[in-house]
Amino acid sequence: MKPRDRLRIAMQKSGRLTEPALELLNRCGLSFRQSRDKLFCFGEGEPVDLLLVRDDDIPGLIAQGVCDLGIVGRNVLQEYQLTAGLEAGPLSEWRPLGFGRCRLSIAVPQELDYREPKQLAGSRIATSYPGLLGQWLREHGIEAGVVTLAGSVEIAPRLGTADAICDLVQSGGTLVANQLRETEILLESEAVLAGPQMLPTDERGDMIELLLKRLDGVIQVRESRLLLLQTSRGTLDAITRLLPGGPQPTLLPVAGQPDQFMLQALCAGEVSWRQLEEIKKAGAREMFVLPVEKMLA
Ligand code: PRT
Ligand code: ZN
Repeated sequence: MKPRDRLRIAMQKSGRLTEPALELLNRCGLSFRQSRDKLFCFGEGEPVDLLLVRDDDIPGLIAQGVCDLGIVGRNVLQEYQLTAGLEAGPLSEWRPLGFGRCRLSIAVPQELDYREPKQLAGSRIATSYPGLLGQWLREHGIEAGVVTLAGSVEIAPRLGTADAICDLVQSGGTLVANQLRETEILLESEAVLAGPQMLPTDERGDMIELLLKRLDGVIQVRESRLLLLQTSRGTLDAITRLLPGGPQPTLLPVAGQPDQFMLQALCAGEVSWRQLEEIKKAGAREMFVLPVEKMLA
């Protein structure tokens, strides 16, 4: 394989993960020129290019070294690792990315009186995830038939080709529409940054490290809020106790009012109305909750 001096990231060409993945990369300071065939996007600024492909191809492209990193569902990554042959290099989940959340679950017809996994023994289960399902069945000591389907798994029980299914669930709407009931969760999934287990030792490795640092900043910031409020010396302790988790707050004196402070606190998550109301009751005034734009620790 010819060495490359530019980093190549694989992501889904068109699907659920496309838009949030692009937005995340943009937030990390990466922008791309849209090419005409839309398969390859040249990166402007940083030496990072994009390859737009079907999500199922992403782990293989990384394992073969065609791409250095990929943004893909944990479900696809783990299925690949369980089913790809020995020639596939081991892959790592470098970061969970917080979007594309769903779960891989077993669902049975609503009318079935399901109580425990053992009841699945001897049944036929339709799935697009034979690797993950097979692993779960082995772990539970269940012998069942695995019917591998590329899509439309949810209609298999009605067609009589399977007794149960194992598929991705998000809202649960698809299951309800097909008179199915979720009974076991095999995997909690979300989009992840996937890569080889070892960083490349050339400039691409440095670029990956830089990207990971920016990514951590972006992910942390996405969940962070800056809380600003005014307080007097007497109520300071009570207010500090109510602050949602995060580092110690900063206090700034208010000009001309020796007893008054402006308090500034970085909160590690959403600050709810209820929390604000409690903090106000404890004596805070002039409260603001601000989103954080960028952060570099
Ligand atoms: O063309 P390509 O192969 O790239 O696309 P694809 O059709 O295989 O993938 P896509 O875009 O459907 O999903 C990409 C990834 O998004 C998946 O691998 C998951 O990691 C993640 N994801 C998150 C989901 C869902 N939520 C989801 N709800 N993938 C699929 N679904 C389907 C599910 O299969 C079922 O049919 O949506 C239905 C269930 O949704 P609810 O809301 O009715 O429960
Ligand atoms: Zn796919």
